[in-house]
Amino acid sequence: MRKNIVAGNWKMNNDLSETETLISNLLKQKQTSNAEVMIAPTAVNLYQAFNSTKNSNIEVIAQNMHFADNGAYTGEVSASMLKSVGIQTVILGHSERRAYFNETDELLAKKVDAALKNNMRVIFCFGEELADRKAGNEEKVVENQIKNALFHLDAAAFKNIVLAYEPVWAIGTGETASPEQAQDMHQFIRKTLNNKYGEQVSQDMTILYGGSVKPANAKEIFGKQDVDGGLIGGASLKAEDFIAIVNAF
Ligand code: G2H
Repeated sequence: MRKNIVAGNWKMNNDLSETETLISNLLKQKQTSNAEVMIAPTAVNLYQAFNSTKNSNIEVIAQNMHFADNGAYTGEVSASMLKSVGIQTVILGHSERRAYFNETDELLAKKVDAALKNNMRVIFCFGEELADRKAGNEEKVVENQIKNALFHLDAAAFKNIVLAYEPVWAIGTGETASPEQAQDMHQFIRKTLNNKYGEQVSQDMTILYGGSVKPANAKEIFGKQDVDGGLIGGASLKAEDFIAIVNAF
């Protein structure tokens, strides 16, 4: 049985005191669903966030990491550094990393390997741009992103991977893929996994949808058979909205 996960990607928002305030507001909310809840504050606040959520069911996760263990990579953070402050899960391949920081499939394959080598769990993001969808190429683009970064792994590695489909045209734009568009792509992703790794890996894989999920549309999106949760940006910055999305299961 696969898990339901709702993860808040705070992106480059919230300084230390705002982080503490948002966490304390989250801890006051009542969770009525059994979805796993994660929040991804900015790197500098991970340690504080980890400590503030220690006695709760909220997992604090990282938004990014470098592939090397350590060395001359000014400004970067490694898997072992994340682990040393309690972080077990990292988001990799977010479209903003791909677009603004030139992260390629090849680089992401190295990051995925580094995370898995350090026994971390990966939320691997991918998704097509508007031009790809207009040209009818969305499945090809998504298939290539998954293949290029993940298909060198063995089946066992997929126990520590969560997939997050985020159509770039729906990120932070207020545009959401329709529940049917999300379902169609998630079904295609599961089929792609099935073709390479078989039924078990594909049926056990948690596949999240991301892109302008909010309290008003979460229930319908999460209601689709192959959608196992969400990666939430803007709406994760308000405790009530985020927990309303968590409770949409
Ligand atoms: C997609 C998503 C979170 P938003 O980037 O990863 O952000 O919900 O603001 O579209």
